[in-house]
Amino acid sequence: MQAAHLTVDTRRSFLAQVCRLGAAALLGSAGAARTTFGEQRSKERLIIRSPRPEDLETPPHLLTSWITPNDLFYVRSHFYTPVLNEAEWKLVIDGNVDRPLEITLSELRSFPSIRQVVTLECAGNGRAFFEPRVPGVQWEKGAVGTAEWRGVRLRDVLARAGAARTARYLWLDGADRGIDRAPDFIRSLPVEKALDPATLLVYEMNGEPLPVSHGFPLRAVVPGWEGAYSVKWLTHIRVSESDHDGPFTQSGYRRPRRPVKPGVLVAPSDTVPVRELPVKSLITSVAHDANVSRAEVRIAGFAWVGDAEIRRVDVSTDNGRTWNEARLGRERAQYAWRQFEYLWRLRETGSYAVMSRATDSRARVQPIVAEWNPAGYLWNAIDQVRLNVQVE
Ligand SMILES: Nc1nc2c(c(=O)[nH]1)N[C@H]1C(S)=C(S)[C@@H](COP(=O)(O)O)O[C@H]1N2
Ligand SMILES: [Mo]
Repeated sequence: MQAAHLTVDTRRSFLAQVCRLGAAALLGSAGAARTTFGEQRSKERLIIRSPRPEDLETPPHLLTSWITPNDLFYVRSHFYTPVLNEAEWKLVIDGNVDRPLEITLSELRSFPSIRQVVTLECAGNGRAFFEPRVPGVQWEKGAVGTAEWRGVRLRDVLARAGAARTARYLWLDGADRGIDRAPDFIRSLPVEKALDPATLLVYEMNGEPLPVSHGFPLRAVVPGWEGAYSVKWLTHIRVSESDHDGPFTQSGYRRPRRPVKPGVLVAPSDTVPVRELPVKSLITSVAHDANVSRAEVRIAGFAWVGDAEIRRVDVSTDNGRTWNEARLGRERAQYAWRQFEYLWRLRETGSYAVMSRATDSRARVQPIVAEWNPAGYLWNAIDQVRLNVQVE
């Protein structure tokens, strides 16, 4: 019985694989975006911040479920999307290890498999709202999503390679390469976080093989930390005694040690790496500037934080004068966002700023003003939409 299931599964993923590679080869030769036809069609409801490299944002009102479907999940890629062949792909683990490894996907599948629901958010989500403006992709609210990832614990794989006691960082490198003379995208993950049992190498996203845009065939998922640690198309892990000295560690993904005056320059020595996601919430049930004329409007959305739990979410329907505690959804996981819901009974015609404000288990609250920083990371001000109300 079980064997029969396995056969069907294997055949299905083999067929998916053939389709993927066929379509990708065609697109590749035509020089078009290197995703499959299926993925191109299914991502069409996303906002294109850049077609190639592929940067796609989810309009918040499409985030209706706890798990974000793959076709609605935001995409952030610095460089062109590499299309890898599973049969030829392997992961190299070397550097400060007893036994350097080259490991195939089927070998990885023989490690204990873990399923985990994790929210990913780009460090630059909300960058468009910083004043003065900062350079970079002008993400608004939707560079965030939640998926059920399936893969193996990074620590289990590391144990096979035997990381040395002196190891302090893992340099994660994917198959994408810098455009023109741009440097390679390599991220440096501290060994303590790499050994956390929640840090995974994943080959499935919401029950499907990892889509090409999301890192096929293997990516890291580093829960609670900004998205750039979750390196896609992973091919090489180098274990090191030192931090990587490339620009994606030493200048990018860093923020000032202390709050600075908006607009100033900050010396690299006055910066620290961006890691945990701050407490944040997002209203998704109503679009900004919508007209509503029902008796009751559902104000709902999601709240998340990197290294704690969401304790409460409050909603204001009167420009922030008064606040009402929202109900939190039942679906939860340690590193996943939590749904919230507040039913607003409409009383008076008018136009209102409706807001959501999350508080975490360490009593941290979303601020009214997000802390400005030169690269525009970690925008987390209280969320706000305008609703134009007509009471019959
Ligand atoms: N190899 C590689 N991995 C990468 C990136 C990249 O450009 N190249 N972008 C990172 C960034 S900045 C983010 S926010 C997440 C986005 O993951 P997603 O595209 O699956 O949503 O992937 C990360 N992993
Ligand atoms: Mo990102």
